Amino acid sequence: MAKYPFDTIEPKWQKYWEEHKTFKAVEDPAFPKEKRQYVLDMFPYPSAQGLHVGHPEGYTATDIYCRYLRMNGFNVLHPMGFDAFGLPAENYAIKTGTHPATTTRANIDKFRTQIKALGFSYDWDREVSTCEADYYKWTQWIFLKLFEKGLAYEAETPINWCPSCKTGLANEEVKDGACDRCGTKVTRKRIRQWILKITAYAERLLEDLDLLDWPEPVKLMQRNWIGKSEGANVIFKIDGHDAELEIYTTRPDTLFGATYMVLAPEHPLVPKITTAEQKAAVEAYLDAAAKKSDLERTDLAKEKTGVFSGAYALNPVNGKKIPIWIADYVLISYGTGAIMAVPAHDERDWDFAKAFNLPIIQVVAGEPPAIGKDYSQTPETCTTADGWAVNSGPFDGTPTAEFKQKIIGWLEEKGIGKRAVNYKLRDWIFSRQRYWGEPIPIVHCESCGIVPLPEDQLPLTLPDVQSYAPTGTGESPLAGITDWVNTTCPKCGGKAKRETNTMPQWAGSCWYYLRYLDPHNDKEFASKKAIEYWMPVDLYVGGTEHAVLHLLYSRFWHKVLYDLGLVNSKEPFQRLVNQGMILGEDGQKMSKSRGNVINPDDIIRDYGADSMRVYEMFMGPLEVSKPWATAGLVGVSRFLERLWALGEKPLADTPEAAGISSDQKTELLRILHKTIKKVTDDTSTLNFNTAISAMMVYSSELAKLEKLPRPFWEPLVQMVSPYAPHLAEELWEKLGYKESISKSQWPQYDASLAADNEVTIVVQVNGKIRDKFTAPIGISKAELEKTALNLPGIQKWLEGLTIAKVISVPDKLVNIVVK
Ligand code: ANZ
Ligand code: ZN
Repeated sequence: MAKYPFDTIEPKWQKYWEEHKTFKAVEDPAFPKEKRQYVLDMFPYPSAQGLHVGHPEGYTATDIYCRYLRMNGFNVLHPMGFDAFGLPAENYAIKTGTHPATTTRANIDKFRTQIKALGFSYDWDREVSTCEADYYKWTQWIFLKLFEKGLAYEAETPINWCPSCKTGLANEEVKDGACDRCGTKVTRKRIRQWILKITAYAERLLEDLDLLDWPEPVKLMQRNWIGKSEGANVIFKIDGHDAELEIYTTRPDTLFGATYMVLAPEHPLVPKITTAEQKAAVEAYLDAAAKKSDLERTDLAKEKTGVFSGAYALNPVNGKKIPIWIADYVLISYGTGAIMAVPAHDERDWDFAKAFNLPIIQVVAGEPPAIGKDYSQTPETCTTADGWAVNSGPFDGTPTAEFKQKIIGWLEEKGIGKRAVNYKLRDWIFSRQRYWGEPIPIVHCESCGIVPLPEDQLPLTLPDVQSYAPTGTGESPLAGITDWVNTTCPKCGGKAKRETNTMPQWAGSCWYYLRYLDPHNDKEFASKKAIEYWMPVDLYVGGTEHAVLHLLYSRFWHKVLYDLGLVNSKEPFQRLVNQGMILGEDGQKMSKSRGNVINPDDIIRDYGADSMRVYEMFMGPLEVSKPWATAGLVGVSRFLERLWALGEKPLADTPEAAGISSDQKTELLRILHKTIKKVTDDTSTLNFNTAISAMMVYSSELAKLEKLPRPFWEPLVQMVSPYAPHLAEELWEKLGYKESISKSQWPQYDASLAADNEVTIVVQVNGKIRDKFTAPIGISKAELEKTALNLPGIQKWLEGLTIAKVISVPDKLVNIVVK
């Protein structure tokens, strides 16, 4: 048998597809809306390491699906590009002086070559790269739209700061208190920032999750990240001051149990109400708190710290005087930055009250309070569960939920409180003090203040710099390029300075799926026609690591564009599928330090791209994580060799000409149609591993034949083609076809032939399953019962007993009742 020559076949067909533009997507109006599919991969960051085995997994899945769709009469848009701004190229520039653009373009070339070597059916004419000026011109343009809508603003705020990357970070980029990129502990730094008002979209980002066909865990992560909380704002008077203190609580039903108040250290009332005696202690405390991150401050495990302000508030429900404390477990950035503390029913307050010896009053009981029962003792533990009110004056006995509504009504009536909703979601810190990102198209004018660049000055291109190293002062390396920084005001023509911060890496990926629609358009980011034709994305495949970053940010931008009438769908990505992780042979995450990294280039060289593709899909269900197994790869490559060998067999036009008996033909037809049905169903639902198994089984049937009848062979080659496209093209050509197999029509099955003609019948004795047998569908009741009663596995259960009756369900079960 001649060796399966993947090393010549694969480049041959890649060249063919490229030259013939086989996979070019055209907005052909002949395809109705339901026959158009936009299938998107998460585009890669072109790292210096090149492609890893995780990339081809998702890319192969979408590629198979796209090829399948095309053969089923769909017009498919399937593009690829590069998420090309980012820190690694900049860090490399700092080390070596090589311009990040040079490094990035070289990496992109490498990635493109590697991706092409896998034979994916992308329309390469639509490739985009976020770091090229003709792309980021539109990222800047969208920024200007956000600015016009009041959704981009400048503020000086304390932000997460990575001392190693020397840049500010968004909340989403901080994991367990450390920089998501380098692992350094994040600190706080107050700097001037550009911020995007994603919070204005919190409710819609939450609600519209219901419209999406996404994995539930990703939706849940987004819901938790948005963190909607419902309760009330309540106003407390401050004793002896003409000032009010407004707090936010989710438990207004516990008002009678508030034994002290807490202000965040940054709360504006702090300096106003602090008494002379407490001033020194308070100031020392504020200094210490300023150095901590939010995470450190709210860590439940940390010991609670705080200081008394010397002032008192008056509880609006009973007029009681309660002390006002300052403590850093209350954050200025949430709610009103102040709370009423109810230690009996809030863990944080409980710990604090214990630490500072503050009173604790129970106001919720686990049972409806009996008349005369005493709840005046200090409780032994903190209980956060709902229950019935106690020690709450006229409200005693009211269940928590009802009490909340009643008290909010009462507060609203008196004008000292109102229903309130809060979100955990914070505005998006959008500027980075780094070089390798999109310049923010803003100038600062001495007389006009902040002035956006007019559209006709876009793109505002990145200037060349001498040194890429961040200054660490909170200013970007761009600040040193005086000829670039100094400019004139577009409004008044006076002296102005350019904004020197750049956008975060997420900016370019917020809208790349729109640029693919019309990548060469220099008038608009994409034409209305193209958007109308393809959007929204029908299927988006990528890893789970983007659950709250990219996938939240791009939903936000998309909604802004939707409100501007620039896109036609509320959501960008209708269906999302997360691929599982490919682990090392040892079941561990692949990493250089573990030495368990599989390099796709080696696999392609030794086994071919088709083996790599089919193997990754055969490893298991797409969504689950699975370990690499070289033995499995070898098995898959044998399967492809067997297909190659089938292609070398003599062909016959009909089963008769192949010398196949009519019984054998009937049997083969049945297997063929079952296989087509299975592969069709499984490919269309992304269950690729089971589709591959079915093709393997069918191919071994064909291997038994001397001569291959075309009607049994050609459909297999077609079914294989989305999976192992190079091999299939070659076999198709050998079959005499002149056009790419991707232009052929997917094989159809005859439902009656594909239907199972045998069923498994379960046999029970007194309702317990004791045996099984297979029978032809539609077997008569009498036959069914006779077979069941004669099974050796059943007879032993009947020994010495009398059969009372036999109940049978056709094509399913026989139950023998014995006494
Ligand atoms: C009194 C109370 C009693 C509370 C009780 C809870 C239980 P979520 O669900 O996270 O929204 N809180 C309000 N603002 C805060 C801030 N800026 N920093 C820290 N904590 C703050 O939680 C809202 C609850 O967290 C609020 O309800 C408040 O404590 C606290 F039995 O008020 B509660
Ligand atoms: Zn001006």
